Amino acid sequence: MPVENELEESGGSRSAALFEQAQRVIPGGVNSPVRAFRGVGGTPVFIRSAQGPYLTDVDGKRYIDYIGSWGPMILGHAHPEVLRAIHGIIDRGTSFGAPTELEVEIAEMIVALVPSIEMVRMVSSGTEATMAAIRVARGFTGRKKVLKFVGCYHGHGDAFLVKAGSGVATLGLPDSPGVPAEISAQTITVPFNDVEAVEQAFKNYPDDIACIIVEPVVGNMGCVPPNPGYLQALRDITEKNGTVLIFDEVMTGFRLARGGAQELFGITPDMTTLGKIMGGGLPAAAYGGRADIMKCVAPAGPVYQAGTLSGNPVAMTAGIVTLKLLQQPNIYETLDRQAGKVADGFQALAGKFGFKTVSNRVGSMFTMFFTDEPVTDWDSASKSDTKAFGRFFHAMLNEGVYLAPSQYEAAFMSLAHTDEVVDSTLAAAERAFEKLTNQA
Ligand code: HOZ
Repeated sequence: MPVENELEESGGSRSAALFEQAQRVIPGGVNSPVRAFRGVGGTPVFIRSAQGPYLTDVDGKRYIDYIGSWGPMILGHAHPEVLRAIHGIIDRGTSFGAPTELEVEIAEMIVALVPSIEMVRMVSSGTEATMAAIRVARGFTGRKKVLKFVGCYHGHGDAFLVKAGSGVATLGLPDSPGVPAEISAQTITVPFNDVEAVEQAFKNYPDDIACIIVEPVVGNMGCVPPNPGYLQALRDITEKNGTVLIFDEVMTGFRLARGGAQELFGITPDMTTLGKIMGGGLPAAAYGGRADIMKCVAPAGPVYQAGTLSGNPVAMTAGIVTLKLLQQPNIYETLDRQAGKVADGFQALAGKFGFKTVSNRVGSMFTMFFTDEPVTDWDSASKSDTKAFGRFFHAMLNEGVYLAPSQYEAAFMSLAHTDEVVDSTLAAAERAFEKLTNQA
């Protein structure tokens, strides 16, 4: 049915009409679960366009965006230099299924920027990168088990849908039907930030753990930083046990520093997965690491992984320009300062209006949890008052600020969020908290 015919039935909003229409042909009306607003109630806004720090929905309402397409848009939306480069390349063709110069250029950039990466393979999504990384780790070690952390999310590969964060946590699905128990049984889960639990797992499964995969700063239970010394402890334990340490830097890569969380914390994993920023808003991701491990990947070695659109020239171009622009001075200082203003501002306003909240932030990633105890792992994150978060989310949306529609996601700052945009965000938050207080 044409959208126009549905406008009246759905209260006159074009977004609501599109959502009705979408639910008939797309499961849940969305192509990725968190977008459906189940974590906050209500129905999603459908976006027509984006520019700088702003999104505009199909009803013409403009929002200050703190999702940034879930991380990639660190330069802001529709950055003119990224668009110019895309326009420049696209006339040469959109996919060749054959090697290009661009793939070599971006691979060399990644190897130069990310401390642990000596060789890198391009794929098209973060999920592909993590699935491939654990396969390579298993092939390299000849072991079966994967250790992940409760509340961490590494995409939707079978091995990872065990006590996962992000949409899985938002929807309250502890595990996923469709993943055979035999596969889940190969995934060990322990709480994040708990060194003893990791040591115990190695006692329980000596010589059987192929890899530890970790978000070095978790984004998928909301933003949860590692305790001091925690990443080093993971490095020491994995080294001692001949286990591959994989940093899933799909979110943190090129965001927390040019070389990601591994540069920020000075820890060198064996393998790293990347995505989001490195595609400049187009579908590109990668996995890489020590040359001896990466040489296991076909055709250099026997571990198979392939992809029709891997190294896509348009995506590589957007990624190359984005990574080049991130080499300018003061980028990470600016992101840190602006994110600090918003995160601290939210926390101060929550306190002023009597809300109990905890703000976690690392650089340009942050989350305000509606709880009064420190959030250090999934157990503490899950004690948040998600109903209160949902009310705050909608009050902010109403005020023209678009936060992630779940307590268990991080907010992302971009370079397009100027002082003026940050001030408008805080003014909106003040009005939102005031309204919530008056309603209570
Ligand atoms: N799992 C993603 C956030 N952690 C959501 C991706 C999306 O909905 O686009």
